[in-house]
Amino acid sequence: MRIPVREVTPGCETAEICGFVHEVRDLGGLAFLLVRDRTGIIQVTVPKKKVAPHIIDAVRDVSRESVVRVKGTVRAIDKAPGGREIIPEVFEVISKSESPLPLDVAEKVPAELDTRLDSRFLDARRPRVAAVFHIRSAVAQAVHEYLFSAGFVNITTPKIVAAATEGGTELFPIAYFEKEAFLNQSPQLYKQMMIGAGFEKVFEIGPIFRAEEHNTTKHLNEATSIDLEMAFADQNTVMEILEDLIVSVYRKVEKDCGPFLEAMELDGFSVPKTPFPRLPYAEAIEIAGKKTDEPIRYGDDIGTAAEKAIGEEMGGHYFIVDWPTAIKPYYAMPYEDDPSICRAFDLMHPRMELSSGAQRVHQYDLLVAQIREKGLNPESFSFYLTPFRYGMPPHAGWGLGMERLVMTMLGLPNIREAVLFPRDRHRLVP
Ligand code: AMO
Repeated sequence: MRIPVREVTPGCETAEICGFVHEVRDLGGLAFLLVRDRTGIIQVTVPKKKVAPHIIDAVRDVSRESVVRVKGTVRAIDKAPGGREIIPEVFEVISKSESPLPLDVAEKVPAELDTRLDSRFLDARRPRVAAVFHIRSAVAQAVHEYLFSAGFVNITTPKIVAAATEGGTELFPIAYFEKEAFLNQSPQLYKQMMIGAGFEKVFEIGPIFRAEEHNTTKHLNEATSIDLEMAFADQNTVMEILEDLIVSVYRKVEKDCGPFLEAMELDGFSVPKTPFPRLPYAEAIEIAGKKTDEPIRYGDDIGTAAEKAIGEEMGGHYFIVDWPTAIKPYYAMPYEDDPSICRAFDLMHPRMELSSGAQRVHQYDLLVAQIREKGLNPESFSFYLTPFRYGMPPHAGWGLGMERLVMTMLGLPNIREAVLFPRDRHRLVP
């Protein structure tokens, strides 16, 4: 029976393993193979005097990255990875790899990100790369665990929709029989409708589609959003949930992903300290104005240079709160005493925005007025607006970018590193 490579210890007598040929070295009287499965690497040592000739021939001929089965005796040896090796009695090539390889899995030859993404199946065989996706899986698990234990209900909302969510632009049109349709930018309208349906606490982890033309290291055209919506809550309640969730995700990764963090050779991994500071928008742009050459005025959005300057000043995760109503979406609730600012927030990592959210407008008339104010037509939102006429609890929520969370947690230079098969301005295959 095959066992994972990690379970072959110096104490085992015999073992059978299967995996990819990581490296082959023929030193005349002795040949070495390194065989890799998803749990680790093991050395297969072939002393030519002691091993059957057909095994020697097979080992000599095997190409790198072929899939092999090896069965033999285990010996303790200091110099080999994991302090053990297998002397084969059975050596079978299950699936031969062609050579040359489009990408060097052993990472002796460096490769550009584009080349890596073109051959992602090979790139992801690299332990350092695979580790990112094992950690991303743990992040998803931690989010589910946290939200389920806090009483949130997992929902799934449509990705093919008839109307824009965030304000008309940046939509991918698709052919939907005789109708015009789009890929959804955000589950925003649907998660709010489920508050109208009385679900009180909902979340979804799903794809969002943004037809953004620009090609940056932090934007994707298909991203994954962790979305939450909660009834009878204001922005402060959901901000607390968000920071608590972030910390519990980091803790889970720290606790469960040690070998993957090691494989990535990270400089440092630390759980962020809470509470995250709450920085009012007005103060944030003041910092940006002092620290950058780019002019920034009250009412401007916070661009990349400003984000960087404020991030340097803050040094860790922080919230920007109390945004001007004019630059946040129509669904953000204005303050009663000063409607020019609203109950919206962004969660920031020093490198970039991770999440945005708000307490929402739950009053039908105000919502219609705010939709009009943004130059949008309330009629195209009637499916969304109708629930607001039949009893809508006050509510708040946020959307958190999964890729940005993983990217900032692991210090990845490019968001594409946090996606198996990224979709960007130029990339539609694989
Ligand atoms: P927003 O548009 O700010 O808010 O998106 C929320 C979070 O999703 C991530 N994100 C992206 N990640 C990668 N590439 C993109 N193109 C991209 N666009 C967004 C970011 C961002 O902070 N409906 C609101 C959320 C809410 O209020 O509940 C919304 O979509 O991490």
